[in-house]
Amino acid sequence: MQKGFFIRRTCRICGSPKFLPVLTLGSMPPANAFLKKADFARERSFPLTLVFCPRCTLAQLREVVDPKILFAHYTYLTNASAPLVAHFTHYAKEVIRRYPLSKKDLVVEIGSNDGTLLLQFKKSARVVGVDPAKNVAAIARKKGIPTEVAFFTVTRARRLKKKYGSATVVLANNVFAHIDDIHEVLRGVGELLGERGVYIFETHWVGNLLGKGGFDQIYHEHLSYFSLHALSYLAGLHGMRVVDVELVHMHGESLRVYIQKQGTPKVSVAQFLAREKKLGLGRIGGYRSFAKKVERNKKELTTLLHKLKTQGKSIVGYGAPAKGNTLLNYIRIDGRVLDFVTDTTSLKQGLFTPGTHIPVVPPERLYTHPPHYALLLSWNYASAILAKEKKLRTEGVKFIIPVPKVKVI
Ligand code: JHZ
Repeated sequence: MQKGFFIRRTCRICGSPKFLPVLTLGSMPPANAFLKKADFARERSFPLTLVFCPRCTLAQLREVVDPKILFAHYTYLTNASAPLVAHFTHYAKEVIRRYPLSKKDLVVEIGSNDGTLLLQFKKSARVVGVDPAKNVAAIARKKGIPTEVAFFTVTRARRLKKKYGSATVVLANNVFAHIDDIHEVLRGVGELLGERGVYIFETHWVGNLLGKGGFDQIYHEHLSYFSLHALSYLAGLHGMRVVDVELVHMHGESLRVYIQKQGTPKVSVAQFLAREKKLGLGRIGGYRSFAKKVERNKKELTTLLHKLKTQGKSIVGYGAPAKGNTLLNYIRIDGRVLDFVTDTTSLKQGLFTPGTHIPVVPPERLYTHPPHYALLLSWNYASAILAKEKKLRTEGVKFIIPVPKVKVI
């Protein structure tokens, strides 16, 4: 790996050397690389290009940034977003309902972050997290969640099995799309899972990306943009199968996928595959129209922000999600447009947004310095945020939803 990234020449799932270009977003810093002023001059950027494999239908990034650069120190904390905590609480209940657990059972989470999800399993089973970010693993351990600071590999899976025994449930949320060698992950999961065990993960659904056009979900951490079609093919290569699937309303729309070594797929799987076929997710046409939607979105948002600034309106960013940094860098929105960006994550506050260098401040700043407009970068939580900020809105602050369609509320 040179200069912190390499270019993939073959498909991550099927190994085909043929890629079709979809979208080039230019050169961008990693989306979670919030930084101090002193580090502006040393900031690194990497190209960001989405391509499509016509053979197995996986949409993926051409560039693979060194995972140590992206994940060794992480600023994203699950428990900073109340709707996500609620989502994980329901999620754990649902898993326990389907797979009753006892203290003999082991639940392992890959990419366990601050331990928010595993905490929900702690009363029912033994739990272990695996996460490469030392700073975030330390937060999980403080909550009593044993967490190994590591990337998940076959060697790690063998070590975990030796230490704790086979796993009944392996979880991985918003992490499978982040790993270049997904074959290694599935081999590791295969080693760790008991014969009747289940691998359950959530990952953003490419059908949502194409249908709605929320292009800001594209950033270096997200190497793969999965359809169930591509995931089923991948599981099959490892002697496993998708036994169930649900579409969950998180990050737009995500797939919750259940994979097992044995077991009969529920009817939901065939139904979802048929839905994807109907949507044309396996054909390049949908990706080309998505690229056009992105251009339109960029034009609309640029025009609106330009108009508001010419009218002398003040605008701030609401939320500093990773995706917000794709948006800000691609549309070129910097400190001349946004006075500041608020965020509930303590680790982001006091730092500046990658590439655009806008200060990230605690949410209370909105109340002491109310703007005319708040650009809702965390649009995926729009309903919860709009309800929470009812008072601000009645006082006249307008919210701009930037993607997938520009709306002022
Ligand atoms: P949120 C993360 O992306 C990172 P991000 C990761 N790469 C991934 O794969 C995706 O999730 C799926 C703040 N906030 O969850 C907290 C407020 O300030 O949309 C967060 O910083 N006020 C693993 O970062 C951010 O917004 C609020 O009221 O795009 C939301 O980040 C709420 C609700 C959130 O994911």
